[in-house]
Amino acid sequence: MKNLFKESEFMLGVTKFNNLPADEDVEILLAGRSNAGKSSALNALTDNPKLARISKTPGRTTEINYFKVNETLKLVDLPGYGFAKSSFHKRKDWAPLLEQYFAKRQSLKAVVIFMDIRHPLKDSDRDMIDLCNNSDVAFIPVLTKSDKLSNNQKAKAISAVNSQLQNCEALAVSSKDIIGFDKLSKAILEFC
Ligand SMILES: Nc1nc2c(ncn2[C@@H]2O[C@H](COP(=O)(O)OP(=O)(O)O)[C@@H](O)[C@H]2O)c(=O)[nH]1
Ligand SMILES: [Mg+2]
Repeated sequence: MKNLFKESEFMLGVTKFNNLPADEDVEILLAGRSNAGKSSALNALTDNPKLARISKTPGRTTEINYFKVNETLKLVDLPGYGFAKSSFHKRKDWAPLLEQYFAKRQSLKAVVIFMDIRHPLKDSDRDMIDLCNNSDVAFIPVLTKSDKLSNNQKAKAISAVNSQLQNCEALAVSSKDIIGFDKLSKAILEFC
């Protein structure tokens, strides 16, 4: 199967939602706590081991990175929200901006929420899910590092997350073993 994400390229980085690219076509946000495995997953999804690193050229003070997948689809990499001890809602500077973005951004169709399969649905993840629900934006829960669990534990972890969420199904991926990315691509492309 052709990887429709393979030509993805870094487009631009912005600070605090200044100088945003045009609000057109489809945007999918990538979110997750720091260390959830988001960058690794972006690289695996695009089959480009350097992509996430390219967006992190030292000296750039960007907070939000835009990647162009094709003429009509962008992936938007949000900073990890696990740094603060409390949830990102308590980070005064950031939460209102994010809420505004969710409220106004027409092209924002869905948020992929990356969570370590061993530690899913932490407060900050739930805050993100609430934000999605309150703004009528879809979300895709993605459980990362599935190679860390046995198949049995993995199935249990997926159903535990599904039982706590309404109307959506979590996907499990491993960036180490490159597993689950066909399903993730498909889930993202359904919003295009
Ligand atoms: N075993 C395993 N480790 C992973 C996987 N994905 C990420 N990691 C590790 O988890 C750590 C954080 O990954 P990274 O992609 O930088 O997370 P980010 O902070 O969410 O962007 C790194 O040490 C990765 O090597 C995975 O699928 N399997
Ligand atoms: Mg990262």
